[in-house]
Amino acid sequence: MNIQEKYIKRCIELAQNGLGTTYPNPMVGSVIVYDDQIIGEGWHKKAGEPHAEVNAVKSVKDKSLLKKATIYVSLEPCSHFGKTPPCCGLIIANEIPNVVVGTVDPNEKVAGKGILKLIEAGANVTVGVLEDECNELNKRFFTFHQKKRPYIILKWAESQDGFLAPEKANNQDRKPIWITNTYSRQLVHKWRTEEQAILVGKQTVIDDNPKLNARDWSGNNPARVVIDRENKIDDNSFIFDDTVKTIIFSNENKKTSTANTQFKVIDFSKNIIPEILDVLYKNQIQSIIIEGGRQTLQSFIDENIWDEARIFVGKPSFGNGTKAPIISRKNNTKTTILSDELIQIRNYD
Ligand code: AOF
Ligand code: ZN
Repeated sequence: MNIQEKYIKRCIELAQNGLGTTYPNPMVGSVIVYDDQIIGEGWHKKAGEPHAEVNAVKSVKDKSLLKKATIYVSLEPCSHFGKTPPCCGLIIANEIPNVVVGTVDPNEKVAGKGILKLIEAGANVTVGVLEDECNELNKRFFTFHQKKRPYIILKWAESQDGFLAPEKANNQDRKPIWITNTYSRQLVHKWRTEEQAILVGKQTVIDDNPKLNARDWSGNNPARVVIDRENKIDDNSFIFDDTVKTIIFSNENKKTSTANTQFKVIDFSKNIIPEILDVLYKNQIQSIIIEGGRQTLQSFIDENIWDEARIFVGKPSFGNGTKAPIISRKNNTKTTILSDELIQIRNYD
């Protein structure tokens, strides 16, 4: 690890303090270094509040050192007036001569303009230090701005022998059969607080009547997104309780929208995935977790429109039943074992 990597690593660490509170902004960290000593640090805490660089500059006691210092930032300093003034203006005004940037800001309002302004002002700028790590830190924000769609997480639990559920005949009274341990079940609620929306198909709602909220972990409830082509879902289902923003996609407008529940008609004769994602993008939804069922999950896999899969493989075996989705290994994927029953697959296509 060289000196620049060492300080960008610290920026990433600082940025992570903003986990869960910066949306729709990215997590960003910044350190200011003089003579191989950290003289200031900061991170972006909340949208509308100061950016990382502002907090870092503010924390420097002897401001005269800024003229000889290097400022490290995990994301390109911004160049625009948003909710706050541009950070490259702050760096220029304080005459900080050296700037080291982890990665370029994908937001069209910035996208290289911050770096250009700094260079034009005579700063010595280095770009792309620990770039992959800095991109991964804000994977949702990057996917949203670059691909113009939310970051997509697929989640399911399968039995030891690859089934989502046992055959109905073996499970007449439809009692839920838990595949995962109780901690994993609770973890899923934490994941729900980390994404802006949760998406399921109609069969999951009909079979399980889920609440799709994060009741076992404190935090924000995601918006609910449901695909129900022919309006088959019962009006008394929990998803219609109007307690959180809910979007239902169908082919015919049979129901009236209420305060939080919106019905959206889309064309089911075409591939619906791009249209759904476009609606979510326009609703500023930067990430979704897809929790079933099989057909819905498999359709995103077959289109190769997904970014991450989190798969629980539990202890029970079912022998037969609904087969779990299948991810083709020919994709550009990386698999990580996260625990004795959790696998994560990242899709870099
Ligand atoms: C930075 N440092 O710490 C962050 C940046 O509305 P604003 O003024 O808060 O601007 C938000 C945009 O600024 C956001 O979409 C992203 O492009 C950039 N975020 N930039 O220089 C920071 N959080
Ligand atoms: Zn900024």
